[in-house]
Amino acid sequence: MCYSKSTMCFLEKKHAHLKSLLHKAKPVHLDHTSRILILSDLHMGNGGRLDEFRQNAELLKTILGNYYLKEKYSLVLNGDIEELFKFPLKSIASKWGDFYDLFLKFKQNGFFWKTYGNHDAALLDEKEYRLRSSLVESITFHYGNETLLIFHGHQASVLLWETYSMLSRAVILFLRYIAKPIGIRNFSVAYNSRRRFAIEKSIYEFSNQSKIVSIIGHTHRPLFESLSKVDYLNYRIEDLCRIYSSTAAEKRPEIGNKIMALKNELDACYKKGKIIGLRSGLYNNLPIPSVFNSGCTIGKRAITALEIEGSTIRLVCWFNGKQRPAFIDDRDQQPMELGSTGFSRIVLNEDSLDYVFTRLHLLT
Ligand SMILES: [Mn+2]
Repeated sequence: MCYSKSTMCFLEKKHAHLKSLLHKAKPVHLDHTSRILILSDLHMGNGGRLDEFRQNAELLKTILGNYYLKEKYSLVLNGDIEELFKFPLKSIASKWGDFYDLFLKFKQNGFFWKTYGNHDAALLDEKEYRLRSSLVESITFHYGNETLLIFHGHQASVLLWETYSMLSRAVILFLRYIAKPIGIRNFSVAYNSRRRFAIEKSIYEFSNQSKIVSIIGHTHRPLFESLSKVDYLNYRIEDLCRIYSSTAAEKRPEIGNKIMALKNELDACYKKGKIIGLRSGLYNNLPIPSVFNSGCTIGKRAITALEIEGSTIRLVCWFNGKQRPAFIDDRDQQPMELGSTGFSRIVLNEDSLDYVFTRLHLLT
């Protein structure tokens, strides 16, 4: 694992940092009435051309105001909410101030917490920041005797410039004033699949060792029970092939069609290659469901999010229009339209937390 003395030292430090997130976390106790929405990576800007949040702002405002607030959800924003690498906080707050009001309303439903990521860690220096009292580095959800740790995820990066403690004011100013004008865009998704994989793997190992579930953002790649979309499709296809062979002849065509549809979806993932990240298999053999990732809020016409409702955890996708989202599902999940807003929600995956923790304890 360790290539040199200095690397080893850094890996040890990184592991210690992840452990410290567990100890200094803001504790929240879950019960059967809990409803929590977890979103990450909004990357809010100034509303201009380089603002990646702009395209889904209306979608987010609608689902927060017309759905989650009314349905009594509490809210966690899990890092990289403001894009401070590109924009000064003042310009973000003046453009998107209404969202700050909306976020704060979630306190009525229980709580509103906001962790910081690498792109908004500089908020710690902002005395006048309106959401300051909600800002923490990590949160723990206590589910019976079990623990879920919520943090942005950049803390697991092996690259120094990605970890907040190393980001000097000078680097931020470089990114904002030099890199932006020369056209470096999309910092927010500047991850190749190798780096993403390294971050996920390190959080996976830490979670398994600590026997906890981690909920992260940062890489913009949704994970459910440690599985990426490619992993999930592979497993579902294997499952269905098994079911096919033990199914009565007249029901086989239906399963055959599902297998074909999933296979086409998998082929499409491979064609997109690097964008999705082909590296899969965080585990050696049996996947341990210890890492979840909410994905991001600035996807193309779509927002992915995690919901916890009582003992259920879900990965959902909200999208604009009647078209199916990129993520297909073969278990007959139907999109639900939110009133006549034109926005719909589909459940991409869901499971019980009891199952998740049972599997975690049996397999680690
Ligand atoms: Mn990040």
